[in-house]
Amino acid sequence: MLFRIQAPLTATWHQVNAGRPVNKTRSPCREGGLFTKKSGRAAKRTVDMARVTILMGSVSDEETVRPCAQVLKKLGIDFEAEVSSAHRSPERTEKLVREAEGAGCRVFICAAGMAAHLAGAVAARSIRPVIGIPLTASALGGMDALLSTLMMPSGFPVATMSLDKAGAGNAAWFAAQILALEDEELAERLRSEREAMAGAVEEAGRKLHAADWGNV
Ligand code: AIR
Repeated sequence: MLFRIQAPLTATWHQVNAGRPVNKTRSPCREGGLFTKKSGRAAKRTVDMARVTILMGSVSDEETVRPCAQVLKKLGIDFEAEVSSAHRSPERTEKLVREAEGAGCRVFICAAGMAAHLAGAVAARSIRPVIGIPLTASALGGMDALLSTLMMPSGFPVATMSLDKAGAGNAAWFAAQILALEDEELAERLRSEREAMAGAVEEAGRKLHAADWGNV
């Protein structure tokens, strides 16, 4: 049976299947709350080919990480999202990594603020690529999370994005580029998205000229 989730992200962004066969039962959200789909049907919705797993350190990160889900969804990439903390729930983090790998995850995306060790903790437990999103969540303005995510010891890289929403979006684009190495259809989608972005810049330039901007 195929599930193509088309409901708004608010209800379903924890788990999106872009049309692959579903043959294994997994709870859509192990912690309940924010990412739990309300309907009974959705509660049984299962995915075992989520190629991307998004982990965030706290439910308070959800809003900032949302662009990541939006870009993945736009590109038709299956993903799962979970909340887990490297510090508050280290065993859960380890379990989620194991389960995600078993379910076909190719790339991990980890978002956290403050002493942001989530991406590093995942990198310590997996040889799959780990992309880190440092978040602004303290009086240090994100520098704490940026350095904690970025400065990994040799052998355990975390591909660290920029801070907050910009980094969240780019984490998805970067994950897509990794997956596109072995997925020509996705590679083609990425090329056409880039063409669209270039077109939008051209259009913006045309509008600027049409408004005679600068002639003041
Ligand atoms: N965090 C949670 N466990 C370890 C870390 N580093 C991060 C979360 C969040 C921040 O701490 O990723 O950005 C504050 O979390 P909370 O739950 O106190 O709001």
